[in-house]
Amino acid sequence: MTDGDTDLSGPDLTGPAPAPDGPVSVVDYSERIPNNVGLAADRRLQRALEAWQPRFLDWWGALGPSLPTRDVYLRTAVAIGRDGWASWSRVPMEQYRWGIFLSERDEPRQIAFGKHKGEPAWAQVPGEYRSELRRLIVVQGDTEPASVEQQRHLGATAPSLYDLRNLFQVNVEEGRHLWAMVYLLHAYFGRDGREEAEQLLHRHSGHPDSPRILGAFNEETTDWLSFFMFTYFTDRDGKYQLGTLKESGFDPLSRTCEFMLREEAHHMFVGTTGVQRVVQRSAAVTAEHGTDDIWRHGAIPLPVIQKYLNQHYSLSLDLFGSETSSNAAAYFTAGLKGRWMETRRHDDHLLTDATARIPVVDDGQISTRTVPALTALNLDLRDEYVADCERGLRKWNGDLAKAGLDWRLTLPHVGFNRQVGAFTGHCISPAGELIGADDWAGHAAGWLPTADDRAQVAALMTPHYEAGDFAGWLAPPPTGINDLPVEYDYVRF
Ligand code: BYC
Repeated sequence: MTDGDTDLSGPDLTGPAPAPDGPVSVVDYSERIPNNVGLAADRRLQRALEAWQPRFLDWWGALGPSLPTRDVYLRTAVAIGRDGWASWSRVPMEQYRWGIFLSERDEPRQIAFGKHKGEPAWAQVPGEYRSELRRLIVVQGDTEPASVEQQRHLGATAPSLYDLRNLFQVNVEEGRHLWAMVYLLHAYFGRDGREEAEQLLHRHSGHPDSPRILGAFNEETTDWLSFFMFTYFTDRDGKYQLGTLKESGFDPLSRTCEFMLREEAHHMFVGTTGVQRVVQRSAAVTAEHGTDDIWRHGAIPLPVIQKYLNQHYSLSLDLFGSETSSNAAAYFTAGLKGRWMETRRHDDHLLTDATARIPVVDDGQISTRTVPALTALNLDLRDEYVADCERGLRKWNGDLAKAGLDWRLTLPHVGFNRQVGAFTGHCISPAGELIGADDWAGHAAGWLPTADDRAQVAALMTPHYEAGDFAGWLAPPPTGINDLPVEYDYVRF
């Protein structure tokens, strides 16, 4: 399992997740679609995926990274197992080998929760849960290409070749995660699945008629501060959602998500260290000049970093759905989607009699109400996520303290700026006070990025394409990628 703390410890790019026990299975790269799922033995499935592949490449060409490059130093998944799973080389991005990988397991797995608890995990989709499973896979699959679309133009303003390479690494792996979901749709859902796979390329982030399914994936990622916040907060939702799907009774989904989580650790690393490097530079410049107003010194004021944080955190909280959800209860009871670290929890894994407290806004006050725990599972996951988010903040705040500043970054109240769930339609300050609409309007510019903040951040976003050169608004990283020097030319034009 990917651990939330691993991304704080350094660039562990080999993927810190403990591999499942079992033999290392090497991927056959002579095939058009590298895989460890025995694709060659299933001609129909292979043909269906080979037909989808050119459409994926067309989509990548049209809506993937817009900056032309010659090659990029990339990690490619090549095997499963404890002794390494990735190879590293310079690759022309359009020739990246997007493959299909499932974690391997020695032991047959048992379903760990819900009404099928103790039964063998399913190798096929149970007919009664077909549409729910398809829905979960489609929602997950939809986010992957969406993020690539959102980040499409960031290459034009990369603060260094090191960062540019990290952006492209994240992008190709989100592309691979799309492949992972498309494989499940094609292999297990017949014609419906193939149609859904087409739709995953048809919907586009922010498209007025055919947007991506979840709200946060229709926002633009306009600058690198947004990118770092997105990889910190929104990719972290990905980590937690994948962690619950990894518990699924549908074994191919579980094994797929387990493998995806290894790649996800690098995305967390990009977010954690990206924000950290911005904070370090802003802290140093603030301390040096004794003022928050550091735009003219080429750095981003700490209050503006806080506003970006407020926005990305609140948008990402929306991705957990409502605090009470009959969908979540049904997914759990059916054994389709578990809880974070399900097998480590000390309860009956059925939750039929359990209760939970959820927040409610009632009579002009924020209070709590008791509901069946089964219906509060979105909140259960969100609470785990919030605790994980706090860990990164402690790290960043440590850097502020080291710089001798009293300023601290904070997570706003969970009700702040919400569009989904119990707080929707209420004005709640970052400190958690329920306020009136006028009060909100008077303060919003201090809480969320304004057009002027965005313009000032955008003005700092100039490309730095010389090896070892870094933009002045963030600190260079302490180490390079995969033991290479920080000054390595990670991307060639
Ligand atoms: N925007 O019962 P509710 C990642 C819909 S990120 C728009 O509260 P439920 C990644 C909801 O679909 C992880 N609509 O929701 C990160 C439902 O509609 P239907 C992605 C929303 O079902 C970075 C209705 O409102 N994976 O991997 O309990 C880069 C009622 O809502 C939103 C997953 O999310 C929203 N924010 O929970 C790349 C895992 N929220 O079904 C990748 C799979 C809710 O009634 N998805 N709605 O038409 C799920 O488990 C659930 O669908 C959700 C929603 C947790 C998203």
